Amino acid sequence: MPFGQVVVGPPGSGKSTYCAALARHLASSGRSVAVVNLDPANDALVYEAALDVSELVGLEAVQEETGLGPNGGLIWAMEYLETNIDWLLDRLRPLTQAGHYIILDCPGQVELFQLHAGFKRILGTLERQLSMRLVAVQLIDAHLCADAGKYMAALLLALSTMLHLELPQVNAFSKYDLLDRHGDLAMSQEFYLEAHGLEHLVESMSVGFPPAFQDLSRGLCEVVEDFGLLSFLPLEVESAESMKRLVAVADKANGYYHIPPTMA
Ligand SMILES: Nc1nc2c(ncn2[C@@H]2O[C@H](COP(=O)(O)OP(=O)(O)OP(=O)(O)O)[C@@H](O)[C@H]2O)c(=O)[nH]1
Ligand SMILES: [Mg+2]
Repeated sequence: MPFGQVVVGPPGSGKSTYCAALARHLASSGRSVAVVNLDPANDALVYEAALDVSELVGLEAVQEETGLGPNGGLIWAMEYLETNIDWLLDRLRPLTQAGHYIILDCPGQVELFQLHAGFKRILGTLERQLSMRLVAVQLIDAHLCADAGKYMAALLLALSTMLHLELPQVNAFSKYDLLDRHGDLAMSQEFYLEAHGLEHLVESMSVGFPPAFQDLSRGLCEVVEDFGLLSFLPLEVESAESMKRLVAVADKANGYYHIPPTMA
């Protein structure tokens, strides 16, 4: 049974860098991997792609032909990929049959993994047609922890991705090594990683707003706490320890197992 990660997150959150680091990390522990670029705007790949969607559809050409901007063009490209899903299936199948662990590097447009039904259907087709067991790895830049309002936005982003994609999901604060650059945090690092006791943020989230906003902030905190499944791992791609921890959690989330060829 083929396993893999769908790497999602806002623009610049570190997805492609993580995919490259993950491929190196897994290869060094003996797991054979295939990185798939699903981002039609990714023209300077930082890893060796086993499969590159821009061979089917590239963002620049789409924009030229349709007159759309980068966001509209990306949505168009994803819809084109869905229409031509056999192109993807035909190229992915041999990679899964060869036993590779599949890493899908996705575009950064958040509407794709929060609203867009087509992207979700593409992932569903991979699960059904190739029996893939996928886990979504959502990366969010750690610097959002330095501001209560931005931190709440990060929580809501992670939550809505979980609800939309309906995949097992691991959330990580990326570029954690750069967190100190953003000054002292108001709460402990564990607080931000565990996302518990959020009522402590209500006051700082509401500074400068009319009192009614305090109720809104409290309500948002309750929504996240009531959901109860949200927590984050700290991610530094250069730290083997950090990568190992994320891989262990992701493997647990999609039930990864490997049968050595001698026992198969
Ligand atoms: N210090 C540090 N920098 C990182 C880390 N991960 C990514 N970066 C940097 O963050 C920047 C953006 O990384 P990308 O991997 O291009 O981000 P992305 O999410 O793929 O970006 P888009 O595809 O444009 O959405 C690059 O300069 C990376 O070197 C990290 O763990 N630590
Ligand atoms: Mg990228």
